[in-house]
Amino acid sequence: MFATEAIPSASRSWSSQARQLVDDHLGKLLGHAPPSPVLEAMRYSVLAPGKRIRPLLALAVAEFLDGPRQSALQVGCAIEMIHCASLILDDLPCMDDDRERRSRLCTHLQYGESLAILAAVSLLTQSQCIVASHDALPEGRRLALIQLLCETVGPHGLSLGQYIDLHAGGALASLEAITDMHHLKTGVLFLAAARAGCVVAGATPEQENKVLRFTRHIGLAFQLRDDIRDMDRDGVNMAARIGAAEARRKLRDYLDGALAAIDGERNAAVLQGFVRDFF
Ligand code: GRG
Repeated sequence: MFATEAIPSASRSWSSQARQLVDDHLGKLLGHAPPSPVLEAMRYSVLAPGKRIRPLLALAVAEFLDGPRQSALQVGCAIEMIHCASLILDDLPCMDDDRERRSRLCTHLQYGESLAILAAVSLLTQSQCIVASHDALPEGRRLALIQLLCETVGPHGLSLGQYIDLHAGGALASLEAITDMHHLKTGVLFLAAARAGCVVAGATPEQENKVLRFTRHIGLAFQLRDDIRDMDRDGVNMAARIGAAEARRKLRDYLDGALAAIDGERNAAVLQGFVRDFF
C-alpha cells in the first residue's frame, strides 16, 4: 500500500512516490524488445518527463475506494498512453504546430511526421491491449474499461474537443462554450481516469458520484490554472477573458468544490493530498 500515512519518508509526498511507480511501469509496458522504430518513437513521447496527473488520479481514486493498486496502475498507464497519443497529434503542423513538448523536441520533429502519426496510433491500440490483457481484473471490468477509453477518445470526446478548438476556438463567444470545449479537450480524460479507478475498485453508484463531482472540479481547476499561467499566449484563454483576479477566485471555488465532494469520507486524505500536491 502507499496510503499517505504509509509513505516511509516525510520528504517524499504521495504523488512523488506514485509518479515513480507510474514511470517505472510505463517503462516496462513499453519495453525495448523486439526493437521497432515505431516503439522507439512511442517511448520517446511517453517516457519524457510528464506530470502523470491522469494515472495518479486513477491510483488516488482506487486507493480512496480501497481498490487494487496494481490494476489502477495498469489502467492509469493505458490512460497516460492515450494522453501522449493526443499530445503527439496535437503538436503536428496540421494541428497546433508546436516545436517543444515536455522540454524536448516534439515527436514529429525528432522522428518525422509519418513516424509520429504511427506512434500515436500504436499508443492508442497499445492502451487497449494492456487493459484487455490485464487478467487480474474480471473480463466484465476489462470490457467496461475498454468501452470507457474508446468513448473518451471518440467523436463525442477528445477528438470533438480538438476539432472545435481548431475550427471554431477563436470564435467561441460565451464562457459556457469555452468551458465546454475545455471539458472535451481536458476534462473527459480526467473523468475517464477517475471512472477507471471506480471500475477497478467496483465502486457503488454513490461512491462514483462523489468521485466524479470531485473530478469535474479538478478538471476545471486544472484548465483554469493553465490559463492563468498562460494569459499571454495565443488561443482561447478563459483567464484572459475574465481577468486574473476573477480567474483566481474561480480557481479557489473549484478546489473548494472538489474538497467538499469528498469531505468526511474515510479515505478523503488521499484525494486531499492529490489536490495539495497538484494545485
Ligand atoms: C486520437 C487520442 C486522440 C486524440 C485526438 C489531438 C486530439 C484529438 C486531442 C488533443 C487534446 C489536447 C492536446 C488537449 C490538451 C490537454 C492538456 C491539458 C495537455 C497538457 O497536459 P499536462 O499538463 O501535460 O498534464 P504533461 O506533459 O505533464 O502530461
